[in-house]
Amino acid sequence: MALVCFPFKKEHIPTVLRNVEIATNHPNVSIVLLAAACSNDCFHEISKAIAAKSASSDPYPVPVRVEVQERLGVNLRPGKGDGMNSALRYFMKAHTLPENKLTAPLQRIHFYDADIESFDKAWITKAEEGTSLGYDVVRHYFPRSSTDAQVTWQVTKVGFALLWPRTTLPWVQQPLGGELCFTRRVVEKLLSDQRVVRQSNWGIDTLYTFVCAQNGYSLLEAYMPQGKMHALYGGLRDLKTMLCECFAAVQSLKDEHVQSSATVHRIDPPAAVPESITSKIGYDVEKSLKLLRENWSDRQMELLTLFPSDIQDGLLAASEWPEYMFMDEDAWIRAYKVYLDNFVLDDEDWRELLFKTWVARVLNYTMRHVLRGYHVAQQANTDMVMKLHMKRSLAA
Ligand code: GDX
Repeated sequence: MALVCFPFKKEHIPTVLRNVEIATNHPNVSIVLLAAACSNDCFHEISKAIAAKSASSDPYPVPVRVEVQERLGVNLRPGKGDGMNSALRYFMKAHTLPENKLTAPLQRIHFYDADIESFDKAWITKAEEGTSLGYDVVRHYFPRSSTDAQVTWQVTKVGFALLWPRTTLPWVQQPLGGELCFTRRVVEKLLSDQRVVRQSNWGIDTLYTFVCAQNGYSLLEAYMPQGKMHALYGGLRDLKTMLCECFAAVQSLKDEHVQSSATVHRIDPPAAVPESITSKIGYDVEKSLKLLRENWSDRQMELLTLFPSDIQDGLLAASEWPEYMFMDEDAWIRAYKVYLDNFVLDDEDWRELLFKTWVARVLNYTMRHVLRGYHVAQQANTDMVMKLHMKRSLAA
């Protein structure tokens, strides 16, 4: 008895409908929920198509609901967090709604980004198998281009290794992944936690990962060899909001304690990565070089004085000429600590400064590691996090 949720904002409609069709035909799925950001054109088009199919001579085998997300957060931007948390609330009460004709409470909720072109029934099956084995949470992970996932690596994994080195958190493969499955007891706990309910923006993935680890829920990471083919970013600037919100989510948790007990955490072994992924470049390097010089203000220059002098000098130089070799792993971790102490999410100067520091870091990583090949780059990411985890674990 599972619910599959696709959160969506503005997506390619045939892809969304194709994914709905796949989910409704899975034998373990009792209901599909499309959690819309707002009642925009995409919402209306999708609602119309679902209603037409449901009323046709060949309807979906299970109910499909399209619901606009509730406003659950208070202070943070309404975003994917409100969408996913609204879906958790719907999941808890779905069996009480007569139109759903469900005979018992649902036991599992799955989330999949609505724009996944490589979605098929195996995504659902693997998560269902994991929960049948007794795991509380199943997260999907998959190979990604070496220039993709730079919020995950530089922000979330570094933050987890820095702040909670002796826990399972630094070992989670894709802590920001939007493809995952929770059992009912996990959903109850998440909804009872105000830190989760308030996290209405991109920080929701961080909160889900963190709260599950803090509560010691067992975790299976299921490997999807085909990867996640989905709509791609333009330049790094498209990621600024996600970067700032994911960083602020880690920052909001920095004083929290996580038991270093042995949480059950199994990671499916990965397979050979297809060439389509190893050869892909995830962002426009030339466009990104220009970002380092953009949107400087006097106040950002003042804020720079909070940073160690080599970082100050590097960023000052970068405001005139695209310099980034100063932002190696060690400099990034030192800068990260300054941001942890000082960053303010709704202050545009702090956001822009964090963004430019991260752009310098991503360029440094690209030029020093990605140029040497896919596997060298992946190893460099892993080494950065594991060295930090080891250093902090020994110091703890
Ligand atoms: N309901 C709702 N409300 N859905 C949203 C909203 C919102 O405000 N914003 C985006 N979505 C949907 C969107 O339509 C898509 O289906 C999904 O959420 C993901 O959004 P997308 O813009 O495709 O995110 P992106 O850049 O692919 O990032 C995703 O993958 C990241 C990752 O795996 O690293 C997203 O799930 C991130 O949360 C995740 O960290």
